[in-house]
Amino acid sequence: MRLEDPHARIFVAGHRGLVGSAVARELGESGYDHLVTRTRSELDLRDPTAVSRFFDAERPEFVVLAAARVGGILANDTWPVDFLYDNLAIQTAVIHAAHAAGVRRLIFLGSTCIYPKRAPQPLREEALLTGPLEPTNEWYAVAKIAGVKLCQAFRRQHGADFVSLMPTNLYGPGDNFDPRTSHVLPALIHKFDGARSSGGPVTLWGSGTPRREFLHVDDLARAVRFILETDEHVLHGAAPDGMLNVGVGEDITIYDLARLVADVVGYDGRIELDPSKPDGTPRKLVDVTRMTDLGWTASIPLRQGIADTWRWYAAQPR
Ligand code: GFB
Repeated sequence: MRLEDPHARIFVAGHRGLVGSAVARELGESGYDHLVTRTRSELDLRDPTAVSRFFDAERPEFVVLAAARVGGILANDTWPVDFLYDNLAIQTAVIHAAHAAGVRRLIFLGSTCIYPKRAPQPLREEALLTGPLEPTNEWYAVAKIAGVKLCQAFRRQHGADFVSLMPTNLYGPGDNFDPRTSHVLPALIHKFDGARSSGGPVTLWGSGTPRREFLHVDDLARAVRFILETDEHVLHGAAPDGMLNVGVGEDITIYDLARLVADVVGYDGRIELDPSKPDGTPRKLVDVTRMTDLGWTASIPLRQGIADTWRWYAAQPR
C-alpha cells in the first residue's frame, strides 16, 4: 500500500549509513514527520528477538531496509563471513518482523552485483540467477539475492507489498572514505585530495579498464520516496517480481573516473596503476527502463555529484 499520510510511521533501518541517512533526509524534507530510527547500539538488527520486540513496540507502517554490511572490492574479498552472515541475519530478521507486524510496504535495498558477471548489458532485472557471479563479491551478492528472494516469497505466499531496489554503485556525502575499505569513488577523492599537497603519484587499483555506473545517493533517496509513494497496482504492473534497478543509464571506465576526480579536486600529477589489486566485474551498467517508465530519472550529473561529495569530505574534521 502506498505512502500518503505525512504522519505515517516509517522505519528507516540503517539511518546513519550512506543510504539510510539520505533517505531519512529526503523523507524529512518532504514532510514525513514520524521517522523511526535506532542506532546499532540501541538495536542489533541481526538479533531476531530484539527486532521483533522493536516492531511490536513501534508498529512501523513502512520500512526502508537500508541497513547492511557494505564495502569496496577488497573489503568484500577479505571478510566473506561479515558480508554474508551479517547481511543475511539483518535482512531475515527485519523482513520477517515487518510481515508479522503488518507493515504496508517494505523497500529492500539490493545491489547490482546480484546479477551474473557475464549477463548481457545493460543488466535487466530478468538476468537474476541466469549465470555465475563475480567472485570478489559473491558473498555479498548471495546475501542480497536471498533478500530479494525473501521479499518475492512474502509477495507470493502472503501478498506482502515488499519491493527490492537494485541501486548501481553509490556515492555521496556521508560515505566511507577509508581507502582500505571504501568503494572506488570515495577512495579516489581521498587519494587525490591528499596528493594535492604531497604531489602524488596517485595509484589506482587494477587495470583502470573496468566500467562502473555511479549514482548520487540523493538520487537514490528520491527514488526510494518515489517508490514508497507509487500506487501499488501501478508498481505491480511495472515490476511484477518486485524488482527495480536504479541507476543513471551510463557508465565510465575507472581510469576516466580518476581523471574526472583529479580534475574536480585540482590534481595534475601522475596516475599509476597497481595490477596486483583485483578489477572485479568488467562492467555493470543497469537497464533502468522500469524506473523511467514509472516516471523517475536520476538528476545529479557525475561531475557535480563528485564536487558536492568532495566539498562534504573536505569539511569533515580529520
Ligand atoms: O568500488 P569498488 O571497490 O567495487 O571498485 P566494485 C570498483 C573498481 O575500481 C574496481 C577499482 O575495478 C577496483 O579495482 N579501483 C581503482 C579501486 N582504485 C581503487 C581504489 O583505490 N579503491 C577501490 N575500492 N577500488 C563492489 C562490490 O564492487 O561494489 C560490492 O564489492 C558492491 O559487493 C559494490 O556491489 C557496489 O564495483 O568492484
